[in-house]
Amino acid sequence: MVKSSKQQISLVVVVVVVAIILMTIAGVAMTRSSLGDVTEPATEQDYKEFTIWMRQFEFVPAVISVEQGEYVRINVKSADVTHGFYIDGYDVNVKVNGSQSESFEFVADKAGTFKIRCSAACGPFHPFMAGKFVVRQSPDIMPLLIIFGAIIVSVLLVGLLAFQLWWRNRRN
Ligand SMILES: [Cu+2]
Repeated sequence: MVKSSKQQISLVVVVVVVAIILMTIAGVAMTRSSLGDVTEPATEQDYKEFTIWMRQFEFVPAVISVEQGEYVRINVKSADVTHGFYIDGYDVNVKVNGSQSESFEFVADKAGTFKIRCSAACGPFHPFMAGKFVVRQSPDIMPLLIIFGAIIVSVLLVGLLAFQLWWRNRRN
């Protein structure tokens, strides 16, 4: 009898400890995701850097992929004539004179796939000079953590109740 109540108390303690751990994890995740919204000054190593060659009539490489919120630095170089590096949907339009290079930075704050186009008439196939700027949406793990935590706590509570019922029936 003394042993059974001790076991029940230790089970309650385990459930409470697990709940506290899960709430702490959720709290840390919530703080992190809210910190992510703040635009902090970028340091050198924060930049995701790309070098893109522009030539008649293509971008090399033609696809740039980043995560949403990343600081992006693009070095654009022209291999022949004057080209323009334009990203549809982003405020990016950089003209590069023949055989020159330009460098610029911005924050990839919008998720989606954006068309890269040449914004300087560079020859007969100029309209076909295109690429893609892909910004993957940063996964929001907070709701998943809360749901996962709630499921674990519920399972433990149901288990505890089942155990109590089983224990009472056993004694009768
Ligand atoms: Cu061009």
